[in-house]
Amino acid sequence: MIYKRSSALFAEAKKYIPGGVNSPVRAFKAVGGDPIFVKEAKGAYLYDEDGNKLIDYIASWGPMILGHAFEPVINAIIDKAKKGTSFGMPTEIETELAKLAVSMVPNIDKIRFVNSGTEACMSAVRLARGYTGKDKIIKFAGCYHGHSDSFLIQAGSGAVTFGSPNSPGVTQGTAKDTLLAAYNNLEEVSALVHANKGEIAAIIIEPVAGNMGCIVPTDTFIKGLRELCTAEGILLIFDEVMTGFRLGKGGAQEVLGIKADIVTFGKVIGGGLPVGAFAAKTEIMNQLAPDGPVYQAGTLSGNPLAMSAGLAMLTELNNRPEIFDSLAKKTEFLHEGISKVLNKKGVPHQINRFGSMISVHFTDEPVVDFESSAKGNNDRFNSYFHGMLNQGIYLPPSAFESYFLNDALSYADLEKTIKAVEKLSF
Ligand code: HOZ
Repeated sequence: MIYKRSSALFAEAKKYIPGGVNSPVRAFKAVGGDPIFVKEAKGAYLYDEDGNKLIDYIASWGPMILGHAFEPVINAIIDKAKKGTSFGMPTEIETELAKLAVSMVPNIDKIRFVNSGTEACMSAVRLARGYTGKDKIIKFAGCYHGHSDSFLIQAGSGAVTFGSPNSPGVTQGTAKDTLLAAYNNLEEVSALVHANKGEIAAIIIEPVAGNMGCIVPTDTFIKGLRELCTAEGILLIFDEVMTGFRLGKGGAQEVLGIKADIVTFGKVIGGGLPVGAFAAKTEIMNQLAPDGPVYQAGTLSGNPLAMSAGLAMLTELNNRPEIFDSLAKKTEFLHEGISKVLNKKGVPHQINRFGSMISVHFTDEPVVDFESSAKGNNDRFNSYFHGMLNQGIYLPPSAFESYFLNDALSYADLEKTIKAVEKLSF
């Protein structure tokens, strides 16, 4: 495939935008080469600036669960846009989306809308600190909760892709309040909790991790976390920016059968427009301004266009919950197909999957945490990525990301993808 125009656009972008992108993973630094510039997208396909058609496995990193340019969402945005795009005043549609989200997700009474997953997680931690009166938090190495200061400590996603999981600019003062544990390692968390007794406000976790590839929590680990938090008066925050409204109507809380104290959202909840949210029981949410002392605000929070996209998206998912099963089946089909081919070729690999999230790691060892994920063979990953791209398959351009399947993908697309793996030489 030819990517001449994409490369020219990238060169021009680099003159005016740092690294030519507005979010680092997009720059292809991990895999080499120039990023693809998208012209448009429909259903399961991306159409780039060089006229190539690509099967999309990132779905805008999650939001486009029903495929690109999904008609009910697009129509809702158009209708709303004609009536004004921002007021900085309350609108009825905010309550409509809040009501629907609260009805779909277990264990939450109230929800506050913000503009991104980063904002949602940042605000959730402030709320947890305000509610408990404690300062410290525990996060897991390789989990990514957006780019606010408290989380750029051993962060996953782009932070680790570019070798700076601890970003310059985060002060020692902030870093000292973020304690780190290994994913799936309950003993480590327990030791941290006991060494910092009475000082920990919250444990924040991606209940199914997607920012060090896809990593599934063991039952013992996730249940143990819940029990530990309850016993020690620590709030358990589920960062469901990736998993919310993707693993099921009620997200990871529902499918894992674990109740979190605060849940954060992003991606699917905005239907492709910038929306984040955090939610909890009334007692916790009432600590937020204007009812309580914990401050949080935003000019574009609850923006009518974003709310209309989110409402159309959640309405569809609420009315057609069979989508979640169908996506999981497609993901399983892809898993089995790729695995069979790689086994036949004798390529050491691990495939992790949960619902419609999946990732391929080129290593012999089970991938259960950041350390095991980082052991993957990068050169092999890069040639796999480019080999697939050359055959019109767009995968996440880093081993530290998950694929997100969308409902518009057909079995023919999945078969084409598996055949593309067959054609690769390793
Ligand atoms: N941090 C996002 C994936 N985990 C990437 C966001 C983007 O580049 O759009």
